[in-house]
Amino acid sequence: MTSKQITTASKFLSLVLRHKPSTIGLVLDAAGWAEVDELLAKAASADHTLSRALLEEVVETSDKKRFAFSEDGLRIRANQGHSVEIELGLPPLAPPAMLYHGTASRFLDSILAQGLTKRQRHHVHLSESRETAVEVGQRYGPPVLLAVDAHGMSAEGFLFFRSENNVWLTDHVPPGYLSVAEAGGVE
Ligand code: HQG
Repeated sequence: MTSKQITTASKFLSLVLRHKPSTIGLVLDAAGWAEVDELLAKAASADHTLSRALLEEVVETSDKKRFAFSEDGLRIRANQGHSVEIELGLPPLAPPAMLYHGTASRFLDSILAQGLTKRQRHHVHLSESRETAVEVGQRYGPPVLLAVDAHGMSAEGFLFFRSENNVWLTDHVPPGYLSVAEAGGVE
């Protein structure tokens, strides 16, 4: 299996498991799971040849652990990042004192006015690692790193969740809990 095949399959899975299952007529359950057999059959009829082995390779090699199989291996879902309506069923969890969010500097004024909002996703995505946050921010242009006072938010009753791939999720970060942080420094 080539890394190109794996990347292509991963992008296709992001499309059908996070955003547009309807493009291949797939229906996700309330928690975002797709039946593996149904996914393989429907992908094949849409000219996307996947195999169980290729799915396993994507799940195992994904740097960000984007996808997971159910315990019995019969279903697969995206761990986070959805734009379709699903409920991941994660329990709220006490966050670390500080979390980080990387964004593009051109979004900064809007973020400092409105706070961090979910945009197309289901949650605001936050990271424990500054480095990861900067990488995420870089996708949209010259990055800026924001520190989030997660303890302060938690004390005020804001809920936090942690996805299986260690992304921290919350609904909204009001501007009062945000500060611009130094991108460098220790993890
Ligand atoms: C910004 C990737 C203006 C926000 C990454 C971000 C991550 C605002 C963009 C995961 C704003 C949304 C998520 C406001 C937020 N005004 N801009 N009030 N509030 N924004 O991609 O967090 O490859 O939906 O800062 O690694 O960047 O998909 O969210 O720049 O883990 O697995 O609006 O996606 O993972 O962008 O990234 P996104 P994100 P995957």
